[in-house]
Amino acid sequence: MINKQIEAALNKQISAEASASHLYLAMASWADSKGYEGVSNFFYSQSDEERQHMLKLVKYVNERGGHAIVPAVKEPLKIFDCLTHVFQDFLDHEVRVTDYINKLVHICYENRDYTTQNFLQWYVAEQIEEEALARTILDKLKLIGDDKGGLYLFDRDINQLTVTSAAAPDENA
Ligand code: OFO
Repeated sequence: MINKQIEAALNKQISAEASASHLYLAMASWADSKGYEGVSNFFYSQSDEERQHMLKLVKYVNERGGHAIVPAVKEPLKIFDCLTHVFQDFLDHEVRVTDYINKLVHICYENRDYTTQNFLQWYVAEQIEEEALARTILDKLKLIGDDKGGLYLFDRDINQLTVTSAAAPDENA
């Protein structure tokens, strides 16, 4: 049975994953409305991934005898001024989530809940990947700057990346 402090911390993380899913959906929708098909597909898929992260936590809390709470989600930003800012926000958000996960792991350690600590290792590894991905994309965008042709190719490449990873076996399941 999960202890109350850990149950509360996991519920907080459920809420963080729901907010991430919402924010990425807002980014996808903004990019879609601006004609960036690749970027919008990328964020639609990131949004789905975050929802899967949330679900995994919901199921885990309930399996361990706790009660996972479905959170209210604050309205995310609607307007983004450019792609570089979108990806900077994406990176900043992932860095924050990494920090939350590390704090959660620490709470488990303090409470000697090694089962949950072990469960969270999947999230630790996932965060390394997501931060690295966000940094790589952001570096590319900084090189491109305002060059319209460069942005066109960027959008095409990121679409390819999304299609290829969607075709790969799902490691999030
Ligand atoms: Fe990338 O945030 Fe979920 O864990």
